[in-house]
This record gives sequence, structure tokens and C-alpha cells, in this order.
Amino acid sequence: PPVSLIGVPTDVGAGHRGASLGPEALRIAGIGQALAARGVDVRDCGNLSGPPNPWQPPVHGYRHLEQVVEWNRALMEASLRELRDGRMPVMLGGDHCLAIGSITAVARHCRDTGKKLRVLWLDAHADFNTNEVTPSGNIHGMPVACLCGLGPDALTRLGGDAPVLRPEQVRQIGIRSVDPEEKRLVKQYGLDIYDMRYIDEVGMKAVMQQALEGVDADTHLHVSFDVDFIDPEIAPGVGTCVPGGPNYREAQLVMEMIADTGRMGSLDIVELNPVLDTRNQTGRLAVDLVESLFGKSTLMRD
Ligand code: DIR
Ligand code: MN
Ligand code: MN
Ligand code: MN
Repeated sequence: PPVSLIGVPTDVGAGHRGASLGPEALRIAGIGQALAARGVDVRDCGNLSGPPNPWQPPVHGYRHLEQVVEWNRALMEASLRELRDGRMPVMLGGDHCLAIGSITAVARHCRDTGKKLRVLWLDAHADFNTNEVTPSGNIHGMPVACLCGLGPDALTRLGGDAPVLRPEQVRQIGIRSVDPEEKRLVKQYGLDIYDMRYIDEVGMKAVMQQALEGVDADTHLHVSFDVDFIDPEIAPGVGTCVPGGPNYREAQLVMEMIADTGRMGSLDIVELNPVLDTRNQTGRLAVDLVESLFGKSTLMRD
């Protein structure tokens, strides 16, 4: 389908400033041209606007809740508009709090069109904190919990009904940093987590086969790609680096196997922080991986 790039220059959900510059870094790394070169019909919708970052401490365990709600409401509406227009929204983030608005829109669209929704969450983190257990108050550490109905009404009911997702619709890949109380919650909710230990043991190919099991012609696949998923040796431009992530080829294989399904209907690219990057290295790597998500393959498979 045709693609709509939606810039979401927010860092109100993060603990470092700078992810708000991510959309421009992705554009400068050539995301639009790269997709056009794949034969994709691309439209850049420009950036959404929202409240500035007030840089305040958390209140009741949430930092900038009001601003996070406002950004996500704007994104949910913009994304739903593109989906209803028959286009694939590609979110240029921005911090990972934006997945609340983006996935709420996708879930609504799936309900309207009778599609099954599967979410692939590529991340070093489980993003399943609540205000009661968060060590930071940063809402980018909470989107999966909010989507599963755990969180403030303003976020869990952005689209009206909650929960937006059942945990069994989510597959998390690359996880290697989960806070102690968050660990208890993901177990309680039965989240399907392919952590780095499991990836080491069975290999990325088997992991992806399992994560994509049951994806069929009636499935809308949403990919939420937190750039800190990738090993920080090759992707330093993120606010929360965790060593021991997928290497270049493992990350490519993930993208290639997603592309092979032909079912990706929406994509978040989040947490790229150009302030912490080296000559846009991480931005360029993200674009390289996104090309694979759209079917670019190596010579041997063409
Ligand atoms: C940590 C870091 N788990 C927190 N989280 C994320 O603050 O909740 N970093 N998502 O990207
Ligand atoms: Mn992360
Ligand atoms: Mn994340
Ligand atoms: Mn490339």
C-alpha cells in the first residue's frame, strides 16, 4: 500500500531530551527516498505539532502526563485518517510513548475492517511499567501496559474502549532490560517475550518463526521499532543504551522475515536521539533496516 510518513517530534515521554529531533534525522538519512526507490508510493505528511517539553519531575509517577496525552491524541487522529485512506502510516518518532496513539488508531481500524491485529515490539525494554512501579516516571517505559489497559484513563481510553490490546496479540523481541516490578507485571499478564537469552539459545530465525506464527492474510501486522533494540555498538544514538542487543545481521533478518509475510500495515520508528548519535550513524542504520522491512534483500534472494 502507499505509505504516509508522519513526523512525531516528541520527547515528552523520555528521560533525555533529543528524540524530538528524530523525524528530521530520519528524513536526512533519506527515509523518503529509500522507500520511493523500493517502488513505494510515499507521502511525507510533515510533523505533527504538540506541547513543548516542560522538563518537570514526575507527578504521581507520571512525567508530563498532560503533554503525553495531547501528543498521542493528535497522533491517533492523524494515523486513523491515513489508515482510513488506505495508506500505511509510518511514524517518525519521537519517543516510544507515541505507540499509545499509533496503536490505538490501528486497533480501531482493525476493529472496523475485521482484521486481526498482531504487534511486534522490537525493543531492549518491555515498556510495561505503571506509575506505581516505574523507576523513572517516564511514560515511554509504559506504552505496552497502557495498551493492555494498565494506566491512566486518559491514555488507556484514548480511543474510547480499553483495553486496546490483549497481551497475546503482542510479541516482544530483543528484550534485555526489565525493571524488577515490571518483571512481575509482564509475568502476571503473560506477555510473550523473546528476550536476548532466548535469542542466543535458539537463534533469531526460530524466534521470528515463532513470533510470526499465525500471521495470515487477515492479519494487520504493526511493527513498533524502538531503535535501542539494536546493539548500541552499532546504534549509539538512543537515550537508553543496553549492551547485548541484536547485531547487524540479526536485526536485518528480523526485518527481512517481517517483509516476507507481506502483512505489515503500520510502523513506528522511535527513540532515535540525534543529539547522542555520531554523524547520524544510527539514523542511517534505521533507514537501512526499514528498507529491508519494505522488501530490500541481498543479491542472492533477488
Ligand atoms: C525504564 C527504561 N524501563 C523506564 N525504559 C525505556 O524508565 O521505565 N527506555 N523504555 O527506552
Ligand atoms: Mn527501549
Ligand atoms: Mn521502547
Ligand atoms: Mn541501504
